[in-house]
Amino acid sequence: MSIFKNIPSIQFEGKGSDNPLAFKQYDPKQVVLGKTMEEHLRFAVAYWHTFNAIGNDPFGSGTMVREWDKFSGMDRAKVQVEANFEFMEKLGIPYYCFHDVDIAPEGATLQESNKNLDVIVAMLKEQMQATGKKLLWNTSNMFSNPRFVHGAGTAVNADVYAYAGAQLKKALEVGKELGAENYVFWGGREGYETLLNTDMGFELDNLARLYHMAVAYAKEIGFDAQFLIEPKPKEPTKHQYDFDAATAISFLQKYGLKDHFKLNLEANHATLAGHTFEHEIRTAAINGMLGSLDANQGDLLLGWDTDEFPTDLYSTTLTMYEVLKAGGIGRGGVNFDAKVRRGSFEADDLFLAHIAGMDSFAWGLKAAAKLIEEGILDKVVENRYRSFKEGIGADVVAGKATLASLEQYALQNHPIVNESGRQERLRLLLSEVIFSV
Ligand code: XUL
Ligand code: CO
Repeated sequence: MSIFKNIPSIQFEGKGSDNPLAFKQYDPKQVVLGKTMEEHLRFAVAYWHTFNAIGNDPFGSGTMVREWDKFSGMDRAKVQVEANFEFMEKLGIPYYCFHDVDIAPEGATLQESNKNLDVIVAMLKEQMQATGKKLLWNTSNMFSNPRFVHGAGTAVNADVYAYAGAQLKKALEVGKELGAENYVFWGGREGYETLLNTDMGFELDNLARLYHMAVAYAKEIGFDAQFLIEPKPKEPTKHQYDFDAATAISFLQKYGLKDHFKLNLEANHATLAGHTFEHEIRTAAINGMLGSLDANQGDLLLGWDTDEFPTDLYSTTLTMYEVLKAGGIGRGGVNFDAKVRRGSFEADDLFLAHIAGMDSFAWGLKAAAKLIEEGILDKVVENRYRSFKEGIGADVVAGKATLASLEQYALQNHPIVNESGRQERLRLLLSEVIFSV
């Protein structure tokens, strides 16, 4: 059964092409800095936005026109499995990601939910074997169901905490069954609305306890996925505990979890935290914590998580620059945690949006590779810190300096001469590189 009947398989046609259903930049087999684009980028489809989002907002109901709308319950879930693999195949996307509730409807009881999951997981496994498509990561949705109103791993009610543990256990088993390369923990409602009724320290201790249980259970069943925390500063709660990369790293360090986790960083979460995406990636990278990316972008005029497809070339270039400088994305990938706008309700918009994201990332990869090959920013940075290569600066780096030796130097060294950072020149250079590739 074909679900996207009118959509051909998407090919690379290059810059001259005016075919909207073709890649102009993303040429999967093109080698960039020793690896193919496909190997660098490891694109993934987000099941929830692509197959479950209906285009509703607080002011209106769904707008999306989808083949699977003719079905409901498990029948609908089965058609969505077919849709997922046809979609990945046609776009040449190797990976996908899902929450448990995205792939199979929740039942009235935990037993029923698990039974539904088993049926769909078996179908997914069969399709994966037939197509060679892989699971970049799975996760458990412990935030949508009303039982999680006050959190899951930070719940105030031990019965809810226990349910979350059971749901997580099943999700780890699903990940193992499907050979997931990563497992993501996004703290959906792990945060608070007001400190007036919240024991923050206790909630964080409990969250760490749940993560320790997850590490132990994964080990027990031989699930060797890389565990990832996905930081976000707010939404749905006013204050999310995994606020940003730095906060998540300090949490993992405090609770002895740092060796078991890395980070899944998301562009729109970074901007909500008041950071650029490249800041978050750099923060993770310098701490050895870069795991995977949720690729999207926000809207500067809107203060919430709009999850738009990434098309800002400055951002994709600087993102890929950070990734390349960090030595690549490893077992992670570039997951399009992005949804088409409410007005983009036709089925081909799903393809056009992914093409836009993939071409924008391929473009960014090429520009980043040029920045690196020509050492454009490396030269600037190296030159800026050159005073630490010799004399008193070299003493500081070697750990030989003391406050007394710094004083002795400073007393006889005047005047101090500083140099410009040349930021505006660098912004223009960046533009020149982006539009030259
Ligand atoms: C929410 C978000 C999630 C996670 C997975 O903002 O990004 O979809 O990626 O739970
Ligand atoms: Co995300």
